[in-house]
Amino acid sequence: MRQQRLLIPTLRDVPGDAEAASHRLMLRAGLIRQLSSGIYSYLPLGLKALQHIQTIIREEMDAAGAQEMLMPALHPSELWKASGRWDVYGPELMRLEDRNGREFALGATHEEVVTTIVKDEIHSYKKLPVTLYQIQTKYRDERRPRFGLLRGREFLMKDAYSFDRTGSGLDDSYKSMYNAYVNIFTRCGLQFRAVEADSGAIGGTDTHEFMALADVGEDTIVHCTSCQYAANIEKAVGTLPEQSEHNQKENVLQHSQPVKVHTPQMTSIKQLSQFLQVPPHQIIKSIAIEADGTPIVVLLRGDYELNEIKLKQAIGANDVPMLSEADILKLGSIAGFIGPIGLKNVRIIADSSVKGMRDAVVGANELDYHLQHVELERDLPMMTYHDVRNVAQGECCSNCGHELSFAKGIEVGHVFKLGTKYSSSLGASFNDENGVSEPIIMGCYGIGVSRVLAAIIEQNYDERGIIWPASITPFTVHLLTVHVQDETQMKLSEEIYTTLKQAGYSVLWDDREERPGVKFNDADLLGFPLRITVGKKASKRIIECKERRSGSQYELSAKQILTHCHSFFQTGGRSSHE
Ligand code: 9G3
Repeated sequence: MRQQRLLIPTLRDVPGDAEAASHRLMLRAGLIRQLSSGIYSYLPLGLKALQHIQTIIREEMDAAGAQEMLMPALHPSELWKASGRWDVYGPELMRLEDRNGREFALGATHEEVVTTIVKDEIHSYKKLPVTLYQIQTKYRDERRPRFGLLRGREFLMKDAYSFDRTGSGLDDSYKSMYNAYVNIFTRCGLQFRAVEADSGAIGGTDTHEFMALADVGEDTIVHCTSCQYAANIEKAVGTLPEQSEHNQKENVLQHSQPVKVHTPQMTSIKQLSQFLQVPPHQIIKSIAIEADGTPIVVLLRGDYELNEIKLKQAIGANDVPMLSEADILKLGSIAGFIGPIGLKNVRIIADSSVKGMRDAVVGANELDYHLQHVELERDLPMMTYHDVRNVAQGECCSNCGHELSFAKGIEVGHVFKLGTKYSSSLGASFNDENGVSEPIIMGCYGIGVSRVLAAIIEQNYDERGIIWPASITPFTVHLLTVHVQDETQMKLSEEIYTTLKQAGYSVLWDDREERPGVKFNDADLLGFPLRITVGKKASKRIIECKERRSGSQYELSAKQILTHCHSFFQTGGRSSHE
């Protein structure tokens, strides 16, 4: 392609609200433009990269035996009412009416649609297992769209759905999708980890998320550098470091009973810790929540954070909002000074970090007062303990004992074992060998295709611009002519352009009437793997090469170019020029 004619509107500066590097770079390099909050157009370069990602996905999904199809984005509300999700999802599910006033949803996901198709079209065990997939636009009215394509309201997803007769069949489908994902993300050049995850509202049992490692990622993953353990912090478990030496010391002064202490306005752990001169891990925070209408007080060691997903699972609640200050008063306590001792007719549970604590500080259930020297075993002997905390730095792998590491990640894939959640609610069943009707067992598997594009850029850029992996770069070679008025330079450029294109390389030829500096800066910003510059040595048929990732620059004679590209790209676009 000749750059003069291409729509590649590069920018020097971007709007201040573009916080993520990939968002800034995709705007500056002319890959995308925002139409509305969380809604983007793909300009030619952005679409080329997006299509390369889709090609990799299709190749791996097809190789895994999945069949591509395409489902509508407009879903009649009846389907979502049949699965019960019309009312489960609030404003995030975009809804509209047609000219006859019938209600529709813009598809946020396609369990309802695909299960209905299978229900209508597959009845015999002979047609199972089957895995269907599509690459389709999804709509989710995110409360806070941000970071460009990383969290949009209209985005491209590859969603696959497997249909099996048995649980072990689902296990096989799940494994083959999992392996296909490993291949896909590897070929896309992503640094990623598969982590154990929480299945959330979608339900089901096993589920893994594929996390692209990036500081801008909204998810925190906990992983062990010595064994394979890796989990989303929502689900991650760790082993507490030995109870702090304080609790172990035999000679901890055993006070006969807790002692009330005046702690005016000391409502935060930090304030309290400084005021009483005790470390946070010796303070117990009491969190009052409302579990499906019932007040519960949760005890947690002061240096830990509550994990709401674990809490919901521990007490079997759907929602665990904080208790209002008024309701805390009704409990006979007061916000900021809640404590487990002396609280009547309210259920109290504790995180395992609290077990065995000695000489602890708790709220006194009285304004501006706390209790010191609490002995858990003595003062709260009936306590029930659960794991309801976020794993914290310093904890060790419950699998192998090695200290756990933490990293931020962008969720680019998510695979679920759904079971019969949708097949039973929507009536998708099959007749087995004996003609007995059984519900079909499902799995579902998503990849955020547009999010993958942004994640790849998050992992592949420097201060001058994008550094494309060769597998998905919009163009493999950037051919620059320094002076387009110079006959010799244009002739040699034309020759190189034709040779490379005939050999199958995608070449962007910068034939613009621009100063050399502009061309070099744009080439670094666009970031294609190999730049070939035709300049003043054209008369000697000498050109200059620059590798975008390694930065190495060297001269070649025109006749060496083709073999050089073969060796350079053969090695996946890494430098072969030592
Ligand atoms: C909705 C809205 C948002 C949603 C969903 C439904 C997330 C929803 C979970 C999934 C599960 C899997 C198939 C591909 C892989 C992921 N956000 N999820 O179901 F109506 Cl508004 O999408 N679906």
